[in-house]
This record gives sequence, structure tokens and C-alpha cells, in this order.
Amino acid sequence: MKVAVVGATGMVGNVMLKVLEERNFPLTELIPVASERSVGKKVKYGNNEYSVVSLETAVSMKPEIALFSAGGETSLLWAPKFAAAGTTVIDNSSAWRMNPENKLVIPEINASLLNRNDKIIANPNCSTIQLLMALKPLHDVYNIKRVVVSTYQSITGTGVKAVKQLENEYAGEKGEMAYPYPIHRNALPHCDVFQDNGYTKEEMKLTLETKKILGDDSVNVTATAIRIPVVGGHSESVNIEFSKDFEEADVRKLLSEFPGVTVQDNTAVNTYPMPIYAEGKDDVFVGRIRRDHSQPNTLNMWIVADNLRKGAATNAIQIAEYLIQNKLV
Ligand code: 2RA
Repeated sequence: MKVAVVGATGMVGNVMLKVLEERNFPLTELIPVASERSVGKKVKYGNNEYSVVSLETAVSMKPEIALFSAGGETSLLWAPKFAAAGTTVIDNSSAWRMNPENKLVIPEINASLLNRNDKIIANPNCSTIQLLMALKPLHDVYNIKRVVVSTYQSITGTGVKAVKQLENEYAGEKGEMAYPYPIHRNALPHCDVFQDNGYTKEEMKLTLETKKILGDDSVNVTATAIRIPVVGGHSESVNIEFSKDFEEADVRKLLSEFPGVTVQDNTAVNTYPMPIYAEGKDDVFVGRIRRDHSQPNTLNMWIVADNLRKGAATNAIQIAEYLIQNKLV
């Protein structure tokens, strides 16, 4: 099994390589792909060393699977070329997510939609993945009417430039800015770009991707996405209105029984999810589960996950594992 990692030298690409190795992914050859300026760089994988190649070279090598994390522009141009060469592409950009032809997949939720004809599969946005992992088990039982979510997003979601900006600001040094304002000792209500409707693209991803993944346009989501000076993962404060009433104990049971979700919820001993402890893990952590007494059938909770792992690399690799296990590649 030849596997290409497109964007291998980027933040998510590096985590993809790490997770592939951790999970002992059944690859026989790794094809690290990056921009021309990185061609020839060495990438260590297991006991081997591979040279970074260009996109053109990678397509000609006809990998069975290509994991993309190289931005929407590169994906729009190159994913079809890999697919035409017989490769199955799993893309982490937003390029294909809302295209009706392309499946938007969180394996624990809707991997069963996949078939051999799916040659470009979209990985949902990081904040969507962690939200949906908690919403799905509850939607199935109580039917979600409306979700109000505020996200508190790690600067690693922006990339290396943002991490460097925070390091410079810590050190009191000037440097290249990833954001329009300082991020140290600050919170920016601005993730991705603003649209004419007053929402950012990041906020609309939560609204639109939720409907597609649940396969239910009646689920309404309104979001505020905030960037904070944290590196371990994204956090989300979520308010959910259901069609039916619930018992909190049943909610905790449904969440704790859902694969890939860990409930951390005991305020008597200060137990709740935090990005500093979610970092490097693949589970989605849920806590602060409590009824919203301001209106019927409504629940509050707090969701935390490592945005580079389950929010990106691990979810993409789990899709690839599903394809192999079900002989779809
Ligand atoms: C962010 N979700 O956190 C984006 C990255 N894909 O900026």
C-alpha cells in the first residue's frame, strides 16, 4: 500500500506522519509530498528515510491513498489528478466538504456511506469533528433542534506562523503577524475570514457541515469562533435544544458509550476537559454536562479535543483504515 502525505512538512502533515507510525498503518511505501522548495528534504518514518517529492512525481507514483493537508487551492487542482490516476484522496481542506458529490466523513458517525467510487473524500473541519462526536449519540435519541456553540480555538489551527507570533509576543519581540492583532493575553473573535452575513467561514463550517454529516437539514447551528493563545486543542461551549426531554445520567451514559468520546465530568473534584491535557490524545473529551434551566429540553456541555489529531490527522487516517478494512481501496 503506497500512501502519499501531501503537505508532509506542514503542522498537520507532520502529525499525520506521527499518527500513521503510531497506528502501525499498513503502508509499504510512504510518499511525502510538499512544495518545490522542500523537494529532496528527508523524512524519517519508522526505520526508513524518505525524500520529499513534488506533486507531479507523487501522482506518477500512483499511491493507493493520498492524505492531503495542503490547503484548498492545492487540493482543488491536484486531488482530481490523483483520483484520475486511481488514488483515493482524503482531503483535510474545506475545498470539497460542501460539494454534494463528495462524502464528508467522521468514521464513528457516517463511514458506512463510503464505497469504491469515492475517490475524493472530505475530512470535516476540526471544530466540527469534535462537536459532532458529542452531538451524534444525543441526536439519535433526543433529536437536536438547535445548537449554540462558542469555540475557543488553538493557534495551531492557524499554523506555524501563529505559533511563532505567540512565541515572539511572549518574548516581547516583533515578528511576522499571523493575526491582525496580538494573540498573547488576548482573544480574537475572528477565525478565518468574515463573510457578508457577518459570520466567519469558520463559524459557517460548523453550521453547514453539521447538517451534512448528520444528514439532517433541520438541525440548526449558530456559532461564534474565537482564537485564544492555547496550543493543545480546541474547546467548545455548547448549548443544545432537543425535541425531547432527557435525564442527565442518560446523557452521560450515551456519551461515555460512544466510541472516541471520553466523559470527564465531576465538578466535586474539579474534573473537566482542558486542552492542556487533551493535547496528543485522539479522544474527544466532554464535561460540564448540565441542564439549561432557562428553557425546556436544553443542555449545556464543554467539549475539548486536540485539533491536530482527531480534528485533522487521526480522523483522516481512520477514514483510510476504514477503506482498507472494508476493501474499498
Ligand atoms: C482553524 N479550523 O482552527 C481551522 C484550521 N483548519 O483555524
